[in-house]
Amino acid sequence: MSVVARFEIRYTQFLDPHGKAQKELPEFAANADQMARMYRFMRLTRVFDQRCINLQRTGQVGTIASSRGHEAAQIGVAAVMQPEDVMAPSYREHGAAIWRGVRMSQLLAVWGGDERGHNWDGPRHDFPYCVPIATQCLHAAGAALALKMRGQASCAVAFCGDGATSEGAFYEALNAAGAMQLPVVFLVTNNRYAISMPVEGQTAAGTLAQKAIAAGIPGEQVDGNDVVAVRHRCEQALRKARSGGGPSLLEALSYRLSDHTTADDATRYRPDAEVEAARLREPLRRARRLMEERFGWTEEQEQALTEELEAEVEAEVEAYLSAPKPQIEEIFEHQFGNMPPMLAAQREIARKYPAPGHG
Ligand SMILES: Cc1ncc(C[n+]2csc(CCOP(=O)(O)OP(=O)(O)O)c2C)c(N)n1
Repeated sequence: MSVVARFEIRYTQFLDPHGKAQKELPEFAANADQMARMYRFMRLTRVFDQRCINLQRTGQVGTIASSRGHEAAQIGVAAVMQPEDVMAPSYREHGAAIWRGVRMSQLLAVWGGDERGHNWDGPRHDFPYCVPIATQCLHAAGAALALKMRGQASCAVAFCGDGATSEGAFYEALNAAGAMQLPVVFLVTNNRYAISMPVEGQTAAGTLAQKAIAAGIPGEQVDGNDVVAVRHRCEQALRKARSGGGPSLLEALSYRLSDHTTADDATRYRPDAEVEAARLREPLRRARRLMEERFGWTEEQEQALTEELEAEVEAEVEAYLSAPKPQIEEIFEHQFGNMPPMLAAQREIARKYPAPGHG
């Protein structure tokens, strides 16, 4: 027998779990403004996230999928996306969405069951949050095909989780992207669990990155808690996609520092010691250490930032809570160009029986 194919999966990390640089950092990491902006959005994502959970616990939003622990994997990518690029998120990309201009009050509306939230202030071509696992990968591949056909030098970015890589839609999207050399980047955040199912229970593959190889796409791993590594490798992948170099897949190794959603209790399936160990590797500590070491970030600046972000989040919460409730007939809208008579009749019935507090 002879060997007809070989592959290797590379891994990139710049900051160790304590935030110490392991090797020379890429050029952007020397730019104080850029790093401060990224750090600010990572912190904002965390503050918003905690406030969302409090709102859920007090019955003011429905269910919330937390992004705690995913901040570097989201901001590292968002920071190198251009407005013309297309984002296809899952349901956990609050940080990336906020970076792209979505208002926190709009995200709260989405989680509060008000679809008007998806009519958001981010780029109009971005996709809404996607709950059916992995289908957003197909949407991203489709958008990338459109970009390619139009000759636009932009790319699509699909965000998905480790669980999504066990879905048919994921493999179909990768296959199409490879076969047509589409300008799309798949960012797989491996947070170790698909609800209660650990990665080892879903796949015998040693890495998720290698799933790309079968589709003829380069796949690699990055430390998903290291915002410098995520940004650096994503920058290369996005540039390549925009300039006709084809698709890429990045597996960002991270950990979900929260329950799957507010409807979950992760203590039932995750050992405390594992969660504690993950806390020591989390992304914000590292980014803060980098800010302290490279740019003299002080405790006073940290305090001031916290106060500023809390006020910003509070204003958005207020905007969400004081927004007029949707009218009952709005659930019938935006489904058909011409509403079928049966639906129109149902709308009439609904108008007669408005839900309490809904007009
Ligand atoms: C097609 C489909 N199957 C099942 C579900 C139920 N479900 C919701 S979240 C989830 C796990 C997803 O895990 P992963 O892709 O790792 O993303 P994470 O939530 O960890 O970010 C499942 C199975 C769904 N939403 N869609």
